[in-house]
Amino acid sequence: MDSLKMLLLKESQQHHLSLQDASLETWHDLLSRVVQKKISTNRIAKDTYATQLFYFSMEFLPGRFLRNNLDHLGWLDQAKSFLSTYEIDLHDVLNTENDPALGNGGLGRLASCFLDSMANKKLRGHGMGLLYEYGLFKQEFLSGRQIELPDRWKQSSSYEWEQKPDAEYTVSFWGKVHQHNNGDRLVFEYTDQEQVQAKLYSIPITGYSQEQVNQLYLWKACPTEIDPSLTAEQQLLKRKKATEITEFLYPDDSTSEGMILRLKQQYFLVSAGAQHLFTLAHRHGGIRTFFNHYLVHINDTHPSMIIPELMRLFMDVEGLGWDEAWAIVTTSVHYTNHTLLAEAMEKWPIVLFQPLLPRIYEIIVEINERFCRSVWHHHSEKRDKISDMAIVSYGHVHMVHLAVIGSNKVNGVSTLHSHLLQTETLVNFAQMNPKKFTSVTNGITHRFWLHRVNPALSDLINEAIGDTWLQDPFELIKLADFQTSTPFLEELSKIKKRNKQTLIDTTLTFSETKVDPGSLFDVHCKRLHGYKRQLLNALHIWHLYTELRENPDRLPFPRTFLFAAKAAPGYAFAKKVIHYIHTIASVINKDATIQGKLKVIFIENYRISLAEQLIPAAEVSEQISLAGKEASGTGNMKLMMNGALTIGTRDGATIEMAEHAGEDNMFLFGANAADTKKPYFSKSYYDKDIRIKNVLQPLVNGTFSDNAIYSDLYYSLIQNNDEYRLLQDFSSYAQAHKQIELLYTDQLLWQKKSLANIAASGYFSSDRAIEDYQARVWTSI
Ligand code: 26W
Repeated sequence: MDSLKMLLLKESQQHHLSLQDASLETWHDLLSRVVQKKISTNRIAKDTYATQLFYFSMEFLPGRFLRNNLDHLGWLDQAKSFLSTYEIDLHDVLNTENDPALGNGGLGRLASCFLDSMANKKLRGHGMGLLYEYGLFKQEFLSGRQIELPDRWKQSSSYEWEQKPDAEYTVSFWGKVHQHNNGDRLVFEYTDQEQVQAKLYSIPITGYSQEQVNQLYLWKACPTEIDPSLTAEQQLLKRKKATEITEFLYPDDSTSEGMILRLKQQYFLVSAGAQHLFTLAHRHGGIRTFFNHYLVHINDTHPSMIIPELMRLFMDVEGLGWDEAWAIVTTSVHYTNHTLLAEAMEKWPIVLFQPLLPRIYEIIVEINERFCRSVWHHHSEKRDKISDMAIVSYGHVHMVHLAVIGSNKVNGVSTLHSHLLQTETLVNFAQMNPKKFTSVTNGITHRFWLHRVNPALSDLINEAIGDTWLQDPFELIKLADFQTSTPFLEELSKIKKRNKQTLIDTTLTFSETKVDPGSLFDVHCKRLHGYKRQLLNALHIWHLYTELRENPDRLPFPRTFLFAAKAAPGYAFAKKVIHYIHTIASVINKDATIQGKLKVIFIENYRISLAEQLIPAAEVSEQISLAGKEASGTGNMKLMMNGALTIGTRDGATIEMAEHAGEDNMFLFGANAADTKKPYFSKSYYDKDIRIKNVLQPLVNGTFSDNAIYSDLYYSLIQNNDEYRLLQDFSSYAQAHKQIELLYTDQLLWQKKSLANIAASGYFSSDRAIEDYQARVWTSI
């Protein structure tokens, strides 16, 4: 077998490259090509009838590929030493790779963690998504404000997305549907449609074993063949209309045009994906048998049009009757809900939906009618709820209802979230069909989020308990035996210190603010949203600052608060919070009277490669959402696995983290989900707690600027009664921070609790989550 060195030399000769003066990018190119060739030769012909899963998702966040693949091929050391003979640091080469900007947050990263676990568990599970030209956006700060720039991630990505030339499909929008009888069969014809071409690209997803190489399949929208009758201008328009479908993730949907583009994206993904599945079906024994061997999973409602699209293909193209088609679809499709927020429950105005997707709309209306009829006949107790459960009602198409009605299993992503789904949001469906509903608590791949991002900790664990935890994360529990070993705890502390220093030397070098590596690193990294309450954290920091101004000795050691978050471009409140945090940071960071006891830094452009640096350096993890709002959280798990102690509410999976690690190894505070149902009047908290008054007054009294730039934040908390109940939890949050400060002075005890968290984190591996999906949802795989 050729060594990596031989392969690199061969490849460089073929491309006439001189390694002596190769740039970092050229090295990346070369290594990527060799790795990709190796992976493709490793692919083993598989029994094509073995069950396969297709995980449909608008988002994937795989992170950089080269490092992962070198690791999986066992080539990391060889690569390091070969490159060092040319005085090249492998790290620098790996850092030239852009993060694939194909996702936004937890939903997308979860999809990628699941792909990793499926490959490692030798399951045939593939991702199905869109190859966005720009992805979300690149975040920059200008005078403390978020600026959104196009993320041209593909331009400097030398990782090759392999085009599958035999997989191209046409996806059609608008037009008219004509149906006529042809003997015993209805035949559908369409006129005046707008058509785009879907081209398939893929990238291999490997596991350590190399026995199972799965694929991340991504579709790109292109114009159909050139029509010579069109003018140059019409050609251009046709091209634009096609390519814009896969230009950006979540384009602004505040206008009708924006909503149409979102709908086009969603239908484009599922239509291309479903057509491809039918091609595979025909290749492997026909559609009836094939569907016994594969599963479709929809990641939130965005791909839920796969349900009517599969019905269309079965009936209109393959000639099956409704009942047979419906039976196949509702056996094969499963749906995960990822949020209870009303704003994220997708519904589309019929006036937009029907003309854009006329046949899909017809099928949805038929699904809806049959559903409503069956409720009327078989669930008379729910007759008065029919219009609340309908797919088509109140002038809209309700995608959550479509997903629930058309799926075999429906799950939430933490125990609390699944409970709230079944008892509140989807209560009528759950009462009618309790067996359809289940719960699978999210997980993260520990191979990436521990072994890869925190190699020193991974080595320490290997020395202590061996390396079997890489394939069996529950083994991490053996670390609990070391809670009384002072040398082990000291080693743990040293690793954290080194990770903090690395963060300072790499990521924080951009900042004018000097950060003390001995300070306590408190990290709040996640999408910026009202319910995640970054503002609560910021208000508390301001409170701490006012205390320190009175008495710098109030803190025996310095604290550093780190934020990283993107705000949705149209979300004015979230953007204002970013600005506020920058403003308090600039006041606090340069105030000499507090003797450097407090620093606040907002790190730009949160993304996977930044999370890789930030999370191993964190000592405190902020998980402070209003209870009942965070479906699960996965950042909470990543930070726990890296030894950070959680300050958190009893929300999402944080509740389960506390069950596993023990409540006394965390700092839980605030109202629980049931409390948040009780009446609330924010002004009463303002009136009775002087600390609250003192932190809110500066928002409106000119402390930061003469014009009232933060009055909207103030009004949201007082006049608008504080939707996310920050003021209700302020006091207990401040109390929890005091406990953190107390504990941090006892370093050995702190490390002991940190270790307890790491040891208990095995449950939160996506390997366990995938096993739960196998047992509760994908029972045939
Ligand atoms: C713009 C439409 C839209 C609406 C919702 C786009 C994306 C969403 C997602 C559902 C948001 C999301 O990422 N949800 C997160 O999913 C994670 C994985 O299950 C959970 O851990 C988080 O709690 C949840 O917020």
